[in-house]
Amino acid sequence: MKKITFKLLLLLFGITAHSQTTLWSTDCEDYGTADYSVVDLDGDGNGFSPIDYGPVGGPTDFKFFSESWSTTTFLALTPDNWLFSPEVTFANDTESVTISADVFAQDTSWPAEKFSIGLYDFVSDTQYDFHTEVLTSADNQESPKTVSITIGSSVTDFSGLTLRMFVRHFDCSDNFRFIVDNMSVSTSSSAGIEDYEAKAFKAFPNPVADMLTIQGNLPIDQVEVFNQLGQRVLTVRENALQNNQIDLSRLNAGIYFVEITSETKTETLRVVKK
Ligand SMILES: [Ca+2]
Ligand SMILES: [Ca+2]
Repeated sequence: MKKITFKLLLLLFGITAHSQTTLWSTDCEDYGTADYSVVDLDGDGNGFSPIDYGPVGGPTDFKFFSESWSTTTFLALTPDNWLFSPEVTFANDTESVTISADVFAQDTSWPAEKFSIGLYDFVSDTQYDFHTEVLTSADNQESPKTVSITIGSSVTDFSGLTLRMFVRHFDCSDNFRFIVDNMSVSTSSSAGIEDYEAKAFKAFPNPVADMLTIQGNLPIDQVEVFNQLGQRVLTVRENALQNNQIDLSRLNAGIYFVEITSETKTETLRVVKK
């Protein structure tokens, strides 16, 4: 029978299931008070504006619209209109960022509205385009399209940055209205339980090639090493533990969990074997 302690399970859970945080989300009812920013880059005087799509006499349902055909002049427009969210600051341990928005084309006979969603860094004036698309008649008011894009930190690391989500309506003309609602920015971080717990023991070097040294203030009764499947691959008892070192040279490369048992405490450390 494999010995998998509750703590080990917690540790495994902690490194495989990352915490999800919604940094910002809106149903656009806050259009008048939140720190949105709109830019009419093409300079024609038409940009993103709020509009109420709620039922007559019923609750409001504000969304933002941008036109590629003017309802005031009845002429085709060539929009390059930007809608920016309030600022969102990403934690230092951000592993991935997900941005999401519901979009649709107002006129299913003229649906080819082109848009991008992404993040914008106003400090370095850097634009991160996550997704660009041209809408079709399937993306209509009755069935808005939810666009949800996740970028991992291995592609672009947003840790520690303060950015704004943007929606851009551009490179299209003579349709009608592009509509956006229900935007959000969320993140996944790597903070597992191991980060929140004061450790009685340290293990080094990590990554380790052969001899792993365990340092701590408590006398060690036993050290057990488990692989990622929770299988015990090594047990070293107190009398076999010399200079608080264990020999991992025979283990395959990979991630291991070193469970250290002392009289008053059992602690698990994550160690990478080279
Ligand atoms: Ca809304
Ligand atoms: Ca414009």
